[in-house]
Amino acid sequence: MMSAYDPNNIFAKILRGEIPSHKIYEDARTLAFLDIMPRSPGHTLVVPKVEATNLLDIALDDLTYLMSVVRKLAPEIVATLGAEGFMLQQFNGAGAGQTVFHLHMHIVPRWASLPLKP
Ligand code: DGP
Repeated sequence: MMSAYDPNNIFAKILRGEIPSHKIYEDARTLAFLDIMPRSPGHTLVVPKVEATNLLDIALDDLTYLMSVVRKLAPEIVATLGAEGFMLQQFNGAGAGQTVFHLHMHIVPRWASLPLKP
């Protein structure tokens, strides 16, 4: 689970601007962009700019900052889309379902009447 950081992972390429993304927020320490396989409308990924494979691989200060951005963006996304709430998801390790090995938080807007996509 604690494999070395691969600087060629897809989110590292997005952070370097080597592949495009639909950005919704950026600051000196984080980037947020839409997920290409959304589980609901507005499904957003928030990534730290520091190299970190997962939750166990990031300094607490950077994690705290990342979560502060998640907490700022989530209600803004909910309000913009008229969602009824939001779900956070975050996977650690291939066995847990992680497919991109740069730490990311999923913000998934939710509506009671709209089933989640897989
Ligand atoms: P996971 O590692 O299981 O948390 O899932 C990674 C997520 O990243 C998945 O929901 C799809 C998304 N994703 C994968 N490749 C790209 C990409 O090139 N661009 C964007 N915007 N999202 C991606």
